[in-house]
Amino acid sequence: MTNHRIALIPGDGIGAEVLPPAQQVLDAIGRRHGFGFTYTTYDWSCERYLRDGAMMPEDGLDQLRDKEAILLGAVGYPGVPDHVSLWGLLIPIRRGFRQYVNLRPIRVFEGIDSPVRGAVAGEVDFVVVRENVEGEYSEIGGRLNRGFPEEMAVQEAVFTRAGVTRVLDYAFDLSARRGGKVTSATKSNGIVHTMPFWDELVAERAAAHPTVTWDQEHIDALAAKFVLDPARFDVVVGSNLFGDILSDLAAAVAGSIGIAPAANLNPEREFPSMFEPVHGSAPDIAGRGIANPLGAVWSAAMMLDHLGHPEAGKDVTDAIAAVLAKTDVRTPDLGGTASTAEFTEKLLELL
Ligand code: GGG
Repeated sequence: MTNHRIALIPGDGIGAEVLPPAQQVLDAIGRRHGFGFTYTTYDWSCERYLRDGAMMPEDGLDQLRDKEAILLGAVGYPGVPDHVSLWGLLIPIRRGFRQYVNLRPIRVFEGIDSPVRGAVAGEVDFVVVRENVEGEYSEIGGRLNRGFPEEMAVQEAVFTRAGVTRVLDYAFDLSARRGGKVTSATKSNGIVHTMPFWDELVAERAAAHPTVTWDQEHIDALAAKFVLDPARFDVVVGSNLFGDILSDLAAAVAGSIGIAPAANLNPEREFPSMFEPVHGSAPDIAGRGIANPLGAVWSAAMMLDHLGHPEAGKDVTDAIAAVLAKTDVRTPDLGGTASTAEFTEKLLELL
């Protein structure tokens, strides 16, 4: 029997509450489809940072290198600046393992009450492709004259031809498979160097994918259209920052950020890819046992696809659809009163 080697990094806050449900679902679906998992759990987190001065050990990436995939919960906790936790754990893994595509599917499930009028089940089903290793997430820059009136901060964004081209090609290829359209997020009217470059590369890659239709929208107008007409989108591609903001917005439009999954992909499979719910560590509800496990479970379904088990992945997303459509068991973020454990139990019954 195949036993997939999986790294589990629960991280902070509700990360530790949503990974066990994902693991329960993986074990159940593995039993049904005839494969299993060998998990190695890492305590890399803000708690570790406060104890040892680092989110993960210096040889952290080496410890993960022989794993087939990484399942991560959440990072960030009060007492540790957010940029310290992000740059101490998530970003080194994304960069060190060339996970340059961050895939974030958005779907309105039947049984979900979206706060948005046009967000109807069966009609809203699209994917945000976020560039994941460069762009505005850059450590290039600095602070000068700290504490003086002339104090200043400078932050550079980095867009390389190779980096933008590869993520655009991924988005165009994905759209070709879906038979849809690519929408590129830009802001080339205000950002005069990097965004016109991005637009030029989009036009170039579009010419290389003549069967795929495409358009581009300024990020401000695009954000409005996500809310006013979310059914119009198929594949939306954006830079690191734009993709992050758009996918959180889209997840809220689809009913709750608690449901949204993400796959940090190394498409060439030279290194492990990482799967994580879009939501953060949610310190406001951590420890209360009420976190929505669906974002982590859906991320695990994306991991199953990546490991070569698309039927098993579909069984999991079908169970998510069923628990929302056929039952009224829901965690508080979806308007219910169920605990994480009760929601998971119902999901497992329907798997
Ligand atoms: N579930 C992963 C997590 O904790 N995300 C929090 C976060 O702030 N992520 C920023 C990013 O994805 O760049």
